[in-house]
Amino acid sequence: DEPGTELAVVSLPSYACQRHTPLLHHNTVLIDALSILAENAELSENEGRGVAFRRAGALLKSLPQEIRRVEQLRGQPCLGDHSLRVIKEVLEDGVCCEVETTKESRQFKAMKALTGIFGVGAKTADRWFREGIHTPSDLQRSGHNLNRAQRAGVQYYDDLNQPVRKAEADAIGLIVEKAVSEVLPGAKITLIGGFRRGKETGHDVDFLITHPEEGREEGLMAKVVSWLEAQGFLLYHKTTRNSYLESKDGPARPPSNMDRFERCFSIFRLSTENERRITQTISAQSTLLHSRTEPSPQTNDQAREESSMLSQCSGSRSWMAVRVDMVVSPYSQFAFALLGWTGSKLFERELRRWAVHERAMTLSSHTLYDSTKRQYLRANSEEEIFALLGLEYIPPCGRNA
Ligand code: DCP
Ligand code: MG
Repeated sequence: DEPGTELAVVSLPSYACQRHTPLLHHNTVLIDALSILAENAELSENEGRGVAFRRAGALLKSLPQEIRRVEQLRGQPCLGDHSLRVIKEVLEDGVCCEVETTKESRQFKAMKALTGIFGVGAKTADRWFREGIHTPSDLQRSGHNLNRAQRAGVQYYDDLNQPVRKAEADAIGLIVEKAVSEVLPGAKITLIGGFRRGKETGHDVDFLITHPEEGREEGLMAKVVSWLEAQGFLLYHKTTRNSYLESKDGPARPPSNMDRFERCFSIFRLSTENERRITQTISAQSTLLHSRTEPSPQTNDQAREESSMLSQCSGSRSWMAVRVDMVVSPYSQFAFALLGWTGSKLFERELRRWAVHERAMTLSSHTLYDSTKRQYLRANSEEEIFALLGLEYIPPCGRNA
């Protein structure tokens, strides 16, 4: 035996919100395997099973060392029989049969491809799969009526399935900041979601917007969206009341607060001028390609469509489509919104589970309700919310569960 491999790891606490989960960890191969099974369960709408695999994966991410033998995990929480079986197989054989079969299955591949279309969830994808639709091209050929989001999803499919890089997130941050300061001086924006947790890439860019004077944020989203649209930054947008939170957290309490929470799902048109220039200097050919593909002055829509089609064959173009989510919160709820939208999804779920089961409290992105005292608890920072929940503060970089 190599020295150290039998060292028992100190048993970790079972809720992900009780421990640090860093972005970079020591058990990538195991977590990749468990993530495939989690993803497959989620795509099959087996939420419970998905969460079980995610919790097991998050536990492994928190471990301070690489696991070489399944015995090292004795006494650790969050590891069910199924997860342990997968871990053991990967450690002993290098791969797990179930994971390999899942990855190669037609259903998993098709469900991934179809839910990769913006606006398409597991239910819709499953219906299409059972009709023989396996890819976005199949979908286009099928002549199905798509809603506005799904049409945009198909149109910008390639771009939206490229990871967004931090530099691009920052570039979009500058645009949103400009929009916000133009329509409401003093309003502030914060980068939330995965990028706030230190991720280098993401599937989208998330922003939280607020204004230090309570009430000034009302109507802000509509103004920001109008400004962005007038400047030609938006390829798609849809503003909604925050129904996700209503469904997750039960009835809104108090409803008046919930009514003021708005979210905008959008697709930005981000200019890639700089990257293009770099590419051009690297290869003379790309300059030729580029001069052929540069859209001539046309209406915006024509130009966008053409550029989008051309991009698929040339790889040379002046812009890219990026998913951007914006949330506006009243200042009094800012700390809750910040905590609720920084993620990860599992970390959020664990916080709420901790609150309910260990503290008889209800946590949402708006408030914290103490069922014992029958009152709402105020907080001005994430640190205060952790303290109210009786938890050690975990900074965003430790919330990558
Ligand atoms: N969120 C959540 N539950 C959801 C949707 C969102 O808790 N069903 C919260 C937590 C997420 C944040 O909103 O971290 C942003 O959602 P994203 O889907 O953008 O997730 P991330 O930003 O964490 O990941 P990615 O890097 O893929 O964008
Ligand atoms: Mg995100």
